[in-house]
Amino acid sequence: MTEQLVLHEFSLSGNCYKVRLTAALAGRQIERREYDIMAGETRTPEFIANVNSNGRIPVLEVGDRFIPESNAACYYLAEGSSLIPTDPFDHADMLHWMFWEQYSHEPNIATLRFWMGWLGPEQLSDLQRAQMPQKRTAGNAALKLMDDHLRGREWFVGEAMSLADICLFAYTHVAGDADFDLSRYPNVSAWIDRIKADPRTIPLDG
Ligand SMILES: N[C@@H](CCC(=O)N[C@@H](CS)C(=O)NCC(=O)O)C(=O)O
Repeated sequence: MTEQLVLHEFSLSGNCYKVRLTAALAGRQIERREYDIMAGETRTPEFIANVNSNGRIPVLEVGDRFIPESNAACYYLAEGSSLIPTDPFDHADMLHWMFWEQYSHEPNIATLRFWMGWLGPEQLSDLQRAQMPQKRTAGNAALKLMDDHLRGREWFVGEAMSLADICLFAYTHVAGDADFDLSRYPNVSAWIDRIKADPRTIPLDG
C-alpha cells in the first residue's frame, strides 16, 4: 500500500507551489492542509513539536513521517520519474541548481515578493527596509545568471525538464510580484513559457 501524502502549506508560497507542481508533473496524489503563516499558525507549540521543529512550511507528511524543506519534498515526490536525471553528472548538476536556488535566488526574489506583497511597506522593519536594495541587486544578478545559462538551451540540465527547472520556476515566474522586470531576461521568459506550455503544469493559485 502506498503511504498517504499530505502537504502542509500556505498555498500562495512559491516554496509550497513547487511541491504541488512536482506532484502534478510526477503524477503523485497529495492532500493539502492550509496554514495562515501571517497568523503564526506554523509557530504553535503543536506544529513545532509534531510537524517541523523549524516552524515553517512546506512540509510533506509521508505516512507518519515529515519532510520539511521544499526541495527535499520535491526530491521525494519525483523519485523514479524523468524529473530526476539518471546520469550521475546530470543528477549532481540538478542538485547544484537546487542548492543555488535556495542560497542565491529564493532569499532575494521570494523574500522581496513576501515583503512587498504580504507585509507591505508600512509593516517592514528598518532592517528589512535597509536590506531591500541589496536583495534587488542580488535578485537581478540571479536572473541574469539564469538568462546567461539558458542561452541556447531549453532546460537547466541536459535535454529535458528536471527538478532544477521546477524549483527555479516557482519564484521566477512570479518575480514580477516583487517588481522584477522579466522582459530584461528573454531566455528566462522563453523558459517560463516552455514550462507553462506543458499540459501537466498547474498554476500557483490553483
Ligand atoms: N528553505 C525553506 C524555506 C521555508 C520558508 O521560509 N517558509 C516560509 C513560507 S515560504 C514560512 O513558513 N514562513 C512562516 C514563518 O517563518 O513563520 C524551504 O524551501 O522550504
